[in-house]
Amino acid sequence: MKKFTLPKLPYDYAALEPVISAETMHLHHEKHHNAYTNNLNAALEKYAAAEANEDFESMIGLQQAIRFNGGGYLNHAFFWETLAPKAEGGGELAGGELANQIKEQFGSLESFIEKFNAKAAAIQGSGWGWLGFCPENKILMIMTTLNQDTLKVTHGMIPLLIIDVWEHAYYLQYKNARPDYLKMIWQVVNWAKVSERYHACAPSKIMT
Ligand code: MN3
Repeated sequence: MKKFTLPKLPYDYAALEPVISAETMHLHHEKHHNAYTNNLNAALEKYAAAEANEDFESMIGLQQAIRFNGGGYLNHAFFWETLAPKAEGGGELAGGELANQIKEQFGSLESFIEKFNAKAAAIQGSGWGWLGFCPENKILMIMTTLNQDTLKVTHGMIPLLIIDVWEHAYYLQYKNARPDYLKMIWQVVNWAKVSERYHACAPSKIMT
């Protein structure tokens, strides 16, 4: 059976400083993300054993662990790829289809960020803020999910950008001030990667 392994960070642990400290990155990647990975593998192994034994009730019982740890595994991998050091273009959204679409729907990048941060700050407990592409309406949408739920499973959208608002993502530096962390995080958003994801599903591409 496939064993999931902890994906490597696409940059150094200290590369997102001062926005995200090396200490936070080490803990977040080597402890938190690693734990989701190990727990996912353990749950999948138990699930395979239960399936082999045709133990249907045990299979049902393992679904929450698979959802939680599997979501934690996927969301964090997607989060690391959503960020980039400032020196490598983090925080810069060049013109293009995504920039135009954000402007059209939200007025400006600043206004988009303001709306995103308000929604993400308001998540009760732990969760994630997302920019998603809605395949039905062909529009961008600011969404949230709780715990380790994924955008695709929860809302049926294509994820473009993800921000972790679990306390472990910011507490060492920003303490309880989630809005302060959210204000800073945009300095290290990898807009080139987000644009690439958008282009893969953008309306113009779909229609041609
Ligand atoms: Mn996290």
